[in-house]
Amino acid sequence: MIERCQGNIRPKSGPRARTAVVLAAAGLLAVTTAAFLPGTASAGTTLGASAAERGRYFGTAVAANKLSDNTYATILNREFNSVTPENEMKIDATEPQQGQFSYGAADQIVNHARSRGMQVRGHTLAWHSQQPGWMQNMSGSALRQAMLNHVTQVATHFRGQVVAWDVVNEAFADGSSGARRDSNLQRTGNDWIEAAFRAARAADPGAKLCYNDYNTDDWTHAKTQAVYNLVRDFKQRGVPIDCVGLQSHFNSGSPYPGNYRTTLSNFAALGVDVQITELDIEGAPAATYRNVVQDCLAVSRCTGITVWGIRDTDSWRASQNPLLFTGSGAKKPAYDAVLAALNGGSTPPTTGPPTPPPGGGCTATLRDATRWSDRFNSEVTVSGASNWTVVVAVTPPQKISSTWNGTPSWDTSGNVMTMRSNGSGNVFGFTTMANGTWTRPQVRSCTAS
Ligand code: 9MR
Repeated sequence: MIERCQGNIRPKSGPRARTAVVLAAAGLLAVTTAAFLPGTASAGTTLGASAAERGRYFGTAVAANKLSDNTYATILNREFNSVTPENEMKIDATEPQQGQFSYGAADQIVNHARSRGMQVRGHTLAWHSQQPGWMQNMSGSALRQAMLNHVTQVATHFRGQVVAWDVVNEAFADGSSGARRDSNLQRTGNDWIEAAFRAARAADPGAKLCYNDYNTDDWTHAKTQAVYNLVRDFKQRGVPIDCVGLQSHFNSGSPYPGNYRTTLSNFAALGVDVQITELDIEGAPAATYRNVVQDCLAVSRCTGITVWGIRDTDSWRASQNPLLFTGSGAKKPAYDAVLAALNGGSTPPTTGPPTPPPGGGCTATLRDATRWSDRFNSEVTVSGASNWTVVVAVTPPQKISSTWNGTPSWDTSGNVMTMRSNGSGNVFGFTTMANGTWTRPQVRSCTAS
């Protein structure tokens, strides 16, 4: 697999900013040195700089026609170190007529970003939506060929400029089926996704190649499992894939799930980077934004977060006020919570109570322990309660074969274990027989009693 730095991330001005040291030697030589102040306690003061200090990027979707808006551009240039063109790299924008490519608006964003040291995420090469009319009317091998040509041409045009591509977007159906979404691309054959990834790799071997989707945040959802199985299959068969994008559009119908961190870490455990690619949260609750950032920071292969727009008025869901800046460009409480979380502080959000941990009353954190050829141990640390009940689930055909430091009981499937404290402390453990499946067990809830 091609490893590539998440690129071009450099801290901007702020308390840890570069210090210009001008040395004059013999009255002739002047050297300007950029240095970080060692041991400076103060943290970064912008999203991008603070994310960079944690080895990550913080990005936003950008619309080319807003770059001339002074408020918009000022916030963009100050706060972010990654951009994703919101619509300008989509198929209808880049190949409006078959074989006639149009890159003006996308190039404008790429140039704006790269000239200021920001990286670019490419979005998106193959998608059932926002297809130009000519493509909507195609099918079969002609469509497959046209899709592959599109991937090749566009990825070639931006070669070396795009750090990561959403090669394929939203290819799975919603609901409980776990099936592929029906589309003209899907009807060209089930292998259309891997064909697109292979074409992208050939065209730009240096770009990270991502699969990107929404409603793939809750680990228990069929769609999440379906994407997980696709990525696992690709890794096993050597189909080029480097990252998974979780769009993470959260709202009352599709809320931030308590097992989000589990989802991030389970994808990462497949050997891919995980990126939060289109984050917005209805009402922008500071506590939820903070949780998302902390979840990403807790997973080393969660390499960055992109919010889907700058000001609430820039959002595709403007009426939900889901972003970090008001329509007039002021920082919202969610902004403060994100910045504090990036800076590693536990500063509570400035409005609203913190979201209680899932299950209420305590927090249970699972870590991988010893692994053998046929089984593995997990350890769960409980905080916030001394009498607790933790529910853990394993993925069939896995089976829990032994436990310690708690009193277990089981549901009828045998896959869900309820562990109660038995006076042995706040860490319990268990052994899982893998039976060929190495998915990490999930903590479903932690309840104080
Ligand atoms: O934010 C984008 C909006 O301006 C477009 O009208 C819309 C058209 O499909 O696409 C929006 O972005 C979508 C992204 O490309 C893919 N995931 C869902 C996003 C929100 O709809």
